[in-house]
Amino acid sequence: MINGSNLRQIIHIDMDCFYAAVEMRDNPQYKNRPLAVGGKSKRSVLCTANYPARKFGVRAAIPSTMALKLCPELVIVPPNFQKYKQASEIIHQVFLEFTKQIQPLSLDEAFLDITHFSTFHDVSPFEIAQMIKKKILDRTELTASAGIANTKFLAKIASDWKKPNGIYEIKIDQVPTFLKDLKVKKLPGVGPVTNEKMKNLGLDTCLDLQNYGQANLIQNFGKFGGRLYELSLGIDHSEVKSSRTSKSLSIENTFKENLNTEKLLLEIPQLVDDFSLRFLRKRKNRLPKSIFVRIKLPNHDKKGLEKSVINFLNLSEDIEKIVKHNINNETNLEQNISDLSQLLTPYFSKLTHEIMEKHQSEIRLFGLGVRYQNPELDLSEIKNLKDFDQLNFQFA
Ligand code: DCP
Ligand code: MG
Repeated sequence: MINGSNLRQIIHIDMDCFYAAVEMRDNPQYKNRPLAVGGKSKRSVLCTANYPARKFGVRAAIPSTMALKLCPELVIVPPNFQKYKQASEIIHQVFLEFTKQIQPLSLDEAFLDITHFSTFHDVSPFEIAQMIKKKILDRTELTASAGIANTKFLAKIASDWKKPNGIYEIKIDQVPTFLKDLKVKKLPGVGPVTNEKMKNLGLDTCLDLQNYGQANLIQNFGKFGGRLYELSLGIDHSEVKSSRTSKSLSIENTFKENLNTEKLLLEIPQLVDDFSLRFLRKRKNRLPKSIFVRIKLPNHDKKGLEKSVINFLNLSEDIEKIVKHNINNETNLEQNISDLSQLLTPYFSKLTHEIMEKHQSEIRLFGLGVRYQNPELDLSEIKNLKDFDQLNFQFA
């Protein structure tokens, strides 16, 4: 296998039980007892749980009531996003000491392309991962786990292998052996539905995918089948994209059951809140051009492939308000999330209504997000909103 990605060195860093770790750091009385972060009301779900709580089956996204049944002594504390954001910024500063090519995936997780640092300073990727972890620990008192590989998807899988507080490296000559037994459900894009379909075809590991062959995979999974074949061989050309180069920011959610319009619309405010948080903390120097919603309809054609539908709306007058939220970002994040969410929810709901009316189907996956303007535009260069007006943006 010879391709450009053979030369890359990528580290994926993921903090250990991040929100819970911050709470344990700041409240040492929680340290050795089962702890979760989330709401306590009947309808709340958990954001995460520490490792002692995980032994009871307590984990992110389960209802708090269920968690207390699994582990009656569980302590549940409410989230404190300001603190998590602060820790996240310190971590990001550490990353910048090694590379500019950083692609954050969330507050606690990022890809780093450390190829240049490694070559220039003649240090191994493993040593770099050790240095990063040490700096993070020294400055935040929090532990991280690292995965190292020549591709993003393998680095991400690897960071999970030695959790918590571990490093796992997949060297280039170990890739074929690693893939042989790797479960298909670990591959990016393989969710429960695709996994089920694969099981029915007898496909359990990457080796099974390799043997099944590219043509069969494309026949059964369309274009995605081609990508699956490449991934099963360890081929992934995607680069570590820093926020200045990516064109959009979005979140998506695959629902356990297919949802009709009514149920979907009930989910939207929470999803817009989640999106607003990501938007405000990640890309404060980028201007959105349009917003979109994306849905996946289940079992669209004879082969059982899903159809993906996207609906766009160009932002015009309200973009100024979004910029204000962006600039105010530092002062009160929670208030900004709520304001931005209120501003955006009607747009996202309208787009969703339109799309659901047209397609008259239940949906399996729902995503929403923004597309950005010219990647080089930087909000920090805009002194006030009058300057902003004078910039001649093209809102079609
Ligand atoms: N999070 C959330 N809701 C989820 C998943 C995660 O609010 N359904 C938040 C809380 C987590 C943080 O994001 O602390 C990071 O998510 P991770 O998936 O990395 O989980 P953790 O860091 O908590 O645990 P791990 O040690 O497995 O990485
Ligand atoms: Mg984590």
